[in-house]
Amino acid sequence: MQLNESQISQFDQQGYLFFPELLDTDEVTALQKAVPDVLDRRGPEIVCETDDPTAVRLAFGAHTYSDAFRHLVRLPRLLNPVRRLLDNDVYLHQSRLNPKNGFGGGASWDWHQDYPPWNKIDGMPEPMCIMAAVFIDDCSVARSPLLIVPGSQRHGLLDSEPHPDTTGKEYALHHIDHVTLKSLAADNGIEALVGPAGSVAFVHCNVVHGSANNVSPWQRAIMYLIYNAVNNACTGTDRAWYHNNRDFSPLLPLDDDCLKTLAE
Ligand SMILES: O=C(O)CCC(=O)C(=O)O
Repeated sequence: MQLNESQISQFDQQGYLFFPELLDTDEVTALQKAVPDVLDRRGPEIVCETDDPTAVRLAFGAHTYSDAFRHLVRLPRLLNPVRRLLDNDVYLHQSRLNPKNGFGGGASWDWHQDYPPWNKIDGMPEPMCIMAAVFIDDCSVARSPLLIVPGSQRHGLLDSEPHPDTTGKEYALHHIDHVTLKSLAADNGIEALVGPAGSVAFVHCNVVHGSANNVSPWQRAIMYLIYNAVNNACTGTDRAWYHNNRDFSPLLPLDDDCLKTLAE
């Protein structure tokens, strides 16, 4: 898939592009089959919910220990648009699977930009980085979808505070104050990214986003793949490989059916 000029200018304006069902049902099946093993894993790369240490909040680095996610990272339908938007070769800075468990198990995410910890801790020089949000499950309005403030990336790096739950931890989230959020939302509105499993959003790393508790009975997993331009490689070394990948080799596309074959 190649982006056209109008999609590129839409990304520049809105900070994201959304493609419903970019992955087909076989590809979704391959990813869904891979999720339980990822969530059963234990180690520092697996972060659990604060109020339930048995429930995974984020599984970092699955592209290194799961074949399906390893293939996903190099799927041409993801890699080509990202390379075009960044006008560069890319490597994967980070991957994180957010299962967003049902019945309130998947706790909320305060409003934030992703770029601050990558800039301040990992030494990522510029916000030349894109988050591909791959819907592993259907993301309906009922399932606590990802909420974004379109166009907020045009404000650059906003003031933010380390989130109290992650302060002092290796895993860092910086949240945005309510006055700033109110003003951004008044200007730009807030959009919910909803669509069936297999949909993909390409989101600029300075887009303000968050989500509510998932009180529905259903899991709502999204795999976040963080692609960084090779010429924007991080200089910091404080954080572990699963936060700040040090292999800056350009990713090369695999065959377009590389994921489909794993569904069999
Ligand atoms: O998936 C969600 O609900 C939000 C996750 C998020 O904001 C993040 O990982 O930065």
